[in-house]
Amino acid sequence: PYEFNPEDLDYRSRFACMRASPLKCPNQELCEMLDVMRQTREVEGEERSELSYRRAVAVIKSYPTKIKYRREAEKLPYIGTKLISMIEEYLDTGHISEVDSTLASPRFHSLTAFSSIYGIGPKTAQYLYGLGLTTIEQLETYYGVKPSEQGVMLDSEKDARDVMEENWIKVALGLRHDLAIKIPREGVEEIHRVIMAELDEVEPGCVSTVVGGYRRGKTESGDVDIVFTHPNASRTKGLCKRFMKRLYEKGLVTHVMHLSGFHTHNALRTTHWDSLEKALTIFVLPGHTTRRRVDFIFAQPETYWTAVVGWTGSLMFERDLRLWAKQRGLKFDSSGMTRRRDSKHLYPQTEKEVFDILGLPWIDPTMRNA
Ligand code: DGT
Ligand code: MG
Repeated sequence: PYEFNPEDLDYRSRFACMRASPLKCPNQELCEMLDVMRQTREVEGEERSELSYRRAVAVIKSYPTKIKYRREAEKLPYIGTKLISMIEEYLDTGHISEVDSTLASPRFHSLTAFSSIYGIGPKTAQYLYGLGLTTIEQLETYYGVKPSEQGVMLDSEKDARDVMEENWIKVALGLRHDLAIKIPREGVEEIHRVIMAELDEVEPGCVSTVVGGYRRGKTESGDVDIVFTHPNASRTKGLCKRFMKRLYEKGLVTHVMHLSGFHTHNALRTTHWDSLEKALTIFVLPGHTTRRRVDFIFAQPETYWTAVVGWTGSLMFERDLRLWAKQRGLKFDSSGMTRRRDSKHLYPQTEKEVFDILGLPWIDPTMRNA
């Protein structure tokens, strides 16, 4: 039930935000194979190469029919000679030898396993592998983790950073069994309901949208991402922190990994994508035992819809949205949209208006899986 005009979109566009990208596509198997290549570049920390594969996979994801011939792929953007030969091998044999050898590589498996722990990036993963560690169990011994390890509530940026760097890996290892369990859609909805009921007691009248993969139609999610605001801007002031305190006291939030927006200097930190108030937490429903990752994002009412668009994803969609905006003399990020020429802030009143201002055709969230 959405005004989706496929005529306006173009699967040959260089911008993911101009293409319709379904969750499952006609070339799904090929995409999954090529994504192994992207993943190995990711865990090796080869960012440029990773991005090339990410772009290529995203382009193929938008292709409307099953690819049968090499020349079809040749017409697509971001598909260079290396990719063409991989696609050709796939069309001929159903396999890609470089993908097979990656999947057979012990190093790839160890680095992938290490990187699945929140807080472990490519550098740390490679360092640990270099020490001779190969399994998560060995990491637990190395970090001295007991399964029930609990973290601490953090309320200052300094503390948050310390935990990210020194203790967070330990916390994440302790929770790894829970965090590996995907959350079905009903689970996401239940968490959302409980959170809204709690928020209503702290600050009545808030509104929210569940964003991330859930909004893009994924049947199960790795975490829950929610954007909040209050129609009255003054009510949003300090709300994130007040709400976290409440959830922590009630035992619904057990860890807050990363709080930002509480101090003005945070806006300058380049590691943040934006300057919204947000809390990345470990959350547990009353009466449940499985701990979940829940991200809370608090926006001002004027920037609510840019935050919703900015947090719906996918990553590739978001990246190209920013590039697209830049080309049109605009600056887009989840914390707002501005005109570059005079830094004028733009405040879209609906999600559709975000697209209108950017000069983009409307794309339903379920078609943003680039
Ligand atoms: P999941 O949770 O693994 O099932 O999949 P997603 O797509 O929900 O991924 P997630 O939860 O990591 O991120 C949700 C979306 O929000 C993602 O598509 C890109 C965006 N995003 C992630 N981190 C940040 C951030 O720090 N700032 C902003 N503005 N957006 C972010
Ligand atoms: Mg998510």
